[in-house]
Formats: sequence, C-alpha cells, structure tokens
Amino acid sequence: MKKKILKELYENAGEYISGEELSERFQVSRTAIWKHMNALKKEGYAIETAHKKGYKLVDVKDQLLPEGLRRDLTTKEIASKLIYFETIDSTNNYSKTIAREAQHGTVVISEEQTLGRGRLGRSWSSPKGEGVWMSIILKPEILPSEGAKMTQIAAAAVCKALRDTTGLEAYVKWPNDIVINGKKVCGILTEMTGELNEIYYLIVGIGINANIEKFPEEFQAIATSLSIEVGEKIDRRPLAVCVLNNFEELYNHYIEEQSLIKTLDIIKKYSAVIGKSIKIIGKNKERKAVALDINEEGLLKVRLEDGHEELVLSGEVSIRSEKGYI
Ligand code: BTX
Repeated sequence: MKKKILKELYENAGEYISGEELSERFQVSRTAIWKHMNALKKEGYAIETAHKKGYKLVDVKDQLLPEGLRRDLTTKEIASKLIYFETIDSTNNYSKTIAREAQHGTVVISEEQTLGRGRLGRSWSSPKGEGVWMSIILKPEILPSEGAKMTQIAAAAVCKALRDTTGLEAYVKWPNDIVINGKKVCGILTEMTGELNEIYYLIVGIGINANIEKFPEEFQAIATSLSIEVGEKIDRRPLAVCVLNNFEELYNHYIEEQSLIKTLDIIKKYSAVIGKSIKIIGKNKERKAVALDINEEGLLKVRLEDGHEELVLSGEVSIRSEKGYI
C-alpha cells in the first residue's frame, strides 16, 4: 500500500492530492492513508500536508529517492533493491554491514557521506545533495583475481553516462577515476571480501561530483564537478539512472560472455592515459613510463624508461601535463 501511495504522489509531484481521493482509490480509511504518509515522511520523503488540500510530494527533482530513480531504471538485478539515506558515514561502510544477507545488485545511495572514503585510507568529500554517492553490492561467481574488473566496468558505465547526460568530454583515468579537463570528477572504490578462490561479495563505491561549487583548498586544483564544467546545476537523477543502467549492461555482458570487450571499447576510446607520459606510483617507489594500451584483462600496458614493457595490475598513475604530473 505504501508503495502504491508513493507512486501516486510521484505521478502528481508538486500538486496536492486529497486524503479522500487516495482513500477512495485504494479502498482504505483516511486514517490509514495518514499513517502511511507519516511512515513515508520518516523514511525521508519530503511530503507536505495542507488542511483541506491533502498531500504533496515536494522537491523530488533534487533528491535521489528510490521511487524517483526506479521510474527510469531499465535494470533487472542492479538496483532491484535500493536503500536510501539522507546522511550516512559511507555507503561502502553501510554496504559492508548488510552485504552478507543482501541480494546481488543492491544499491545503497546517500545524499551525504560524513566519512566518505577514497583508496588507501584517503577521504572522499561528499557534501549533501551535491553528488551521487552510491555503492553497488555484487555477488558474482568469478575468481577474486577478476575483482578489479568491476572497477573498469564501473568506470566505463560512469564515463559513458557523463558523456550522454551532460555532453561533457569525460575520460577514464585508469584505473579508477573519471576526469574532465584533467580534473577528477568521479572516483571509484571497489572493495572485496572473500577467500583465495571465492568472492563473498564486492562493493563498488561510486562518487560523482555533480553540483559541488567549491572544493576544499587541499584538492581544489585537482577536482572538478559537472556543474562547474557545464556552468549550471545539473539534475542528478537521470545521471544516477544512466550510470546504473549502463553498469548492468556492461556487467551482464562481462558475466555472460566472459569478455570485457564492451567495457574495454569505452575505456580505451575515452582513455585519459593511453599515449601519455605517466608515473606509476607504487608503495615505495615511483617509475616513469609511457602508457601504451589497456589489454583484454583491463591491465595497463606500459613502456618503462629502460625500454621494458610491463603490465600494471592496479594502483595509481599520474599523468604528465603542462603543470607537471596530475
Ligand atoms: P582516491 O583515493 O583515488 O581519491 C581520494 C583523493 O581525491 C583524496 O585524497 C583527495 O585528494 C581527492 N578528493 C577527495 N574528495 C574528492 C572529491 N569529491 N572530488 C575529487 N577529488 C577528491 C577515489 O579515491 C575513490 C572515491 C570513492 C568514493 C565513493 S562515494 C560512494 C562510496 N562510499 C565511500 O565511502 N566511497 C565511495
């Protein structure tokens, strides 16, 4: 019943529907409608109540509410369950607490993260309502050694979604960033739990800077947002939907065909690193190289300064630009 009411509110978003009309339509008492409305408000839905007018869903455009996303999702498994928060420490952290029991494809999304995480213990700035901060819980029957491919799939899904929804020239900075004009607009953090030969679950965390206007001083020079690049506020809903739709398409193709080809087509076509002078940043050393290609396993093929060619499995690269390495 609650879902039916929510659907009705969505279809009439911004306009009042009377309690009487709803109670007639769903054949329940007005008190029952009132109780459902209160439950929905507690879940974070912005519903206004006005005497004699009824109920109105407000501000739908500006929130990433599950019902609003679901209307345009074409996915079967990805986001078949969507968990929404106004605020949370980190969607990856929360996903970990439910991952064992959660169904494959569950998506956790929050308007804000108070402790958003990047890789290697770094933090990820996630201000309220200004980004798409979400995690996808996956339970693929693949070997742990294949886990890194999920980052590539997510990167391709985001890169294509950014291009399609904003027209901006987004590029994949192998392995886990999306950049626009040489600055980071999205980061991906994939975490895995399992044994040597079995994945229990994978959590793919995606953070997209949609409407951030000002970044903290420390990374102002390396970060950007879609609104900064486009010059106006962008609608996060179609973007989030497009990322999830793309993700399922690429993920299913990988699982069904056991081939990364569709993903590779995107990350190679829109690569920010292929052909560039880069630095490969390891735990204890940095090595200069030229990025040559991304192979069929999603690994970066490089030529080192001594002429040796090597495949880089994962990790961090920085690209040489006029300003040095970024
Ligand atoms: P990373 O380690 O590659 O990038 C982190 C670094 O990027 C930081 O040290 C900082 O310099 C810079 N940075 C921090 N916040 C931002 C930002 N909003 N935009 C651009 N640069 C920034 C990248 O890690 C992986 C990020 C994944 C974020 C998602 S959001 C949903 C999920 N939940 C969660 O806690 N993390 C993931």
